[in-house]
Amino acid sequence: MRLVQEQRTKINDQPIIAFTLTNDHGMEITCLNYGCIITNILVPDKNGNYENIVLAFDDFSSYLTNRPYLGAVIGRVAGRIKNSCFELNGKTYKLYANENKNHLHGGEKGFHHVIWQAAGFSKKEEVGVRFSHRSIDGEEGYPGNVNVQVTYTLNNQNEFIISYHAISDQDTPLTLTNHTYFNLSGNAKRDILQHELKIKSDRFLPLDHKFIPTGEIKDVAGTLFDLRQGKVLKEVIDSTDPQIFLVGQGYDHPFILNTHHDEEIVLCDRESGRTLIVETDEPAVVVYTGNQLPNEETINGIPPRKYLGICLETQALPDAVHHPHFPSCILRAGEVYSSTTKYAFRLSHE
Ligand code: G6D
Repeated sequence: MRLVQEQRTKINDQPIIAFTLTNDHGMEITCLNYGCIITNILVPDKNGNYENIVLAFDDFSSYLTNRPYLGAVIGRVAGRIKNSCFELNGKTYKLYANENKNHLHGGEKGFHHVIWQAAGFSKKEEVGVRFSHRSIDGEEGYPGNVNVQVTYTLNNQNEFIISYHAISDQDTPLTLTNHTYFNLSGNAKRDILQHELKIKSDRFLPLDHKFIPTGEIKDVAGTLFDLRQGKVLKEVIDSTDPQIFLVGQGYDHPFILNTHHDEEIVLCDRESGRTLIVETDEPAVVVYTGNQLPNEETINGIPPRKYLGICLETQALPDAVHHPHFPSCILRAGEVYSSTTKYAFRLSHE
């Protein structure tokens, strides 16, 4: 196991550090203390070629805006909150409205724009980085001082584990995720349309025209959201389903997971032979097929384009603060928020 850290640049005199984690098989992960951003995950294809299977900007300065939230931790609340406000304990809170009238992914200065305290660690069978941040009362409009810790761990089973812990001195909404775009072809040499996605999910949330859940919880049976047997993404992208059309010809939807830590989410690319198995204790995964990847800053050496990557954002259901029938995303004062998502990289013949 190896851990290397190097200063990439500075922001207002604060060093921006890149941590590179390598296990004994050569799998490598690079992440930044800025936004806990993942810029590299190198895993082998069926011919033993180690290539990057995540999207990353070529120029660090692109992360200072990062409209696609490439590689970043998302918080305090992943997803959209309608009208950027919510009621809690009889009080109305107004959040920063960073997407028209709505609040998206923690606001203008969400966790993706924080310079996190970071400390690497290395043990015999695992190596990683522990990030921490104190989100102060009123940040982006949220109540309470929240101490957040995000830990990235790489082990010798080619598994990457993200664990989140938080504690607040006031009740506050909180649901964290990671917004990495995966592309198993390697170095983004192809788009994701030939990837196959399988999810153990019987129900999904239809969205309204602002991409916010309507509140309906819909059975996937007979729809393009039935991924229980797996679907090649091109079949989805080419469909005329109104929900697929609504979000720009793809997925941008929450899927409610039937089970946990049971290979509930599997993405594979036949041509490279790479398979990604995602397991989580979160109630849902928002699948986003990169329908709106901006085309200004280059990514992995090429101009970004639609469907260059897919996000698997394990999290609570979006806009849960406005839907009492959704699992709650409220972290009670003094309670510990704890969440883990594991990304296991395999080869299809394994
Ligand atoms: C778009 O609607 C999508 C979001 O789900 C995604 O997280 C963002 O782009 C990067 O707004």
